[in-house]
Amino acid sequence: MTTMETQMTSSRPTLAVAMVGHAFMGAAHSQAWRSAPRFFDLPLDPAMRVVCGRDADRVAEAATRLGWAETETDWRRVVERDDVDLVDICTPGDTHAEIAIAALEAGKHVLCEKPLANTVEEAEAMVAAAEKAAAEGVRAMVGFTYRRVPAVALARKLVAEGRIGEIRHVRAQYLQDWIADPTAPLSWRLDKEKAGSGALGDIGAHIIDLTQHITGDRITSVSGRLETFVKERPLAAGDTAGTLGGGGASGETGPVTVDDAAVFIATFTGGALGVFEATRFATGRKNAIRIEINGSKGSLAFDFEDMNVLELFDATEPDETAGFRRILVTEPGHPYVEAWWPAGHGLGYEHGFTHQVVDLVRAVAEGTDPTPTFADGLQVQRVLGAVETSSDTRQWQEITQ
Ligand code: SOE
Repeated sequence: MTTMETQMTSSRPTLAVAMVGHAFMGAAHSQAWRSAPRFFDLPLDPAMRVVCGRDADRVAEAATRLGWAETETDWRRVVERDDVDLVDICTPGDTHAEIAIAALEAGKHVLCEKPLANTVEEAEAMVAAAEKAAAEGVRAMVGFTYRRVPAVALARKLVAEGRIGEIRHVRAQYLQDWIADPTAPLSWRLDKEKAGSGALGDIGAHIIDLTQHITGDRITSVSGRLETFVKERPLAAGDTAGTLGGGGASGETGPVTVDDAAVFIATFTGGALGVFEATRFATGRKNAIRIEINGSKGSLAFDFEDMNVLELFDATEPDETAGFRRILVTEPGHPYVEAWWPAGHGLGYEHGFTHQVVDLVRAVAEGTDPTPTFADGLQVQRVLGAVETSSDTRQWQEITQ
């Protein structure tokens, strides 16, 4: 059970947080824990109690840089601590299930990075643990942060209000190019044992979640193809940082065991057709998440490289003046925006992580289940698994709901 105590400095109870992993995602999550209580009125005060990493020197340096009070080098110690209420998992996918299940069994709330796990079986075990823990008031959430970009949240709201009518087409791309250079070194993200899959799980998972979130529909079947364009790469000299490029090359090479790119077509519960593309080889595209939804009454379009904008086409307007218009999603009435800057002073990548913490802390305080739940994460995992099977078998795959 949680150990929320009342801090001397605040009338609000403390939510003591432990974070496991402190590389790219750890830095993004730390920023969120630091800034959420400073910009949003939260019912609990997050305390950045302890950060965990295997290397004592590196975790000590990370704690100082990212703002954590203490360090641990074994996640099992973290989970056992009585002065920790919530465990935030920012490690590669191969450790998610073990840490999350142990933390939930120890009565800690859990925030787990995406994709939820490396396999459907692991994700199922995590959902079972989360359901058992929920009965005791312990909460679990998976970190699909892009849901909380204001323009994405607005898109979902407009679809739910019926502004674009019945959804016919879902078009989604997640385009990166950080390994388009064949001499880019291996990193854990290119290792199936650690990462589960490549572009499909790392970034394809986001567009699966986002399109289902925005439309309110679920993917029912898929037909896809995976490809690994560069099968052998230089070994990185000590790439444990989890940064995208890895360290300097050592001269030796090793195999890439995941996909570089994934494409698939899909059907949705509401009858829409979907086209998806996730790649790390889209030269010139750095983090382009492009989503276009066409409905019977209009369309919506979003591109993360212009993340403060949502495009809306209203098909009910007269032809003479109809056209896509750019909504600058920075008005105080737009989702999450009021807490930040005056209109027009846009938000960035890190704000999605802050909004995730805000919604999680509020759910913990209110005793409700934060979304996306582990069950949502499992459903995405099933779609990922179905795309892989489809690529192997060259057959359409149904998704069990
Ligand atoms: C690397 O491809 C990565 O950091 C993903 O792992 C994140 O989920 C995505 O937000 C940005 O790209």
